[in-house]
Amino acid sequence: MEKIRERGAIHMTLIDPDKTTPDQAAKIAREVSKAGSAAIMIGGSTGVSERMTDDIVLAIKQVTDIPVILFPGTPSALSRYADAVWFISVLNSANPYFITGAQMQGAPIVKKYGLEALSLGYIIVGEGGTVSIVSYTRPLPFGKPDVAAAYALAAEYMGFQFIYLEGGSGAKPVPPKIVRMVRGTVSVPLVVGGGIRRPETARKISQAGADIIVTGTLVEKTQDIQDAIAQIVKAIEEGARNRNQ
Ligand code: 1GP
Repeated sequence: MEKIRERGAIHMTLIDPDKTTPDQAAKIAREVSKAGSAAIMIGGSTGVSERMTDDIVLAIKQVTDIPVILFPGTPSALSRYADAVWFISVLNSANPYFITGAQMQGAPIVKKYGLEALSLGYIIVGEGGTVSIVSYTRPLPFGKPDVAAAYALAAEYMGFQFIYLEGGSGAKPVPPKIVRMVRGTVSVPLVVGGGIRRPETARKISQAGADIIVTGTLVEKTQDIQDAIAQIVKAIEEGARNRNQ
């Protein structure tokens, strides 16, 4: 939170244990922390076990002290070695398992492992990607920013600490118009992710009011990870500075 105040908006790097080995994760973590990414998130929709998550977190912890926040797709992808966990409720899922069921199963584990729980109202929009299929979610169309804003306001009233607008990994990024409308409706920090590759896209989303911008696939597809993330971080900070123009 302090970093958001200092920099206007921050970047987080998502690593999917299904697609990344511990060695690769360590290399990514080293480079993104040098590039100014504020935290590393670990998780994915399919193919992730606790053991895989542990191995990735431990590999990262050996090379950097950047905070590691779990982004679990299931209660069995929690690691005792992480710093915190996004305690996610998929608000627009049609299946109560993804709204309160998995959370009920995971809560005792979070407590046992001593993880800081960051409650997160998660709203899937646009194409939605794999996460929308897995979580039985009918994503909100990009043309309905008012519905996204209503979900976000409900999340704030229900006491969620953070709101996440998810476009889906590898899908079309969330349009700034939706970000702006949600930002104008709620006061809790807003996280936006899914399909963000270009600095220009990140800048517009930040300028529209996102506090935290997440990229995942970008580091899997880039040779020079540090340079790619440094450009995204710079664009995010520029976007935040130009918010009122
Ligand atoms: C996190 O799903 C995103 O919100 C990650 O998306 O892999 O497209 O960056 P990308």
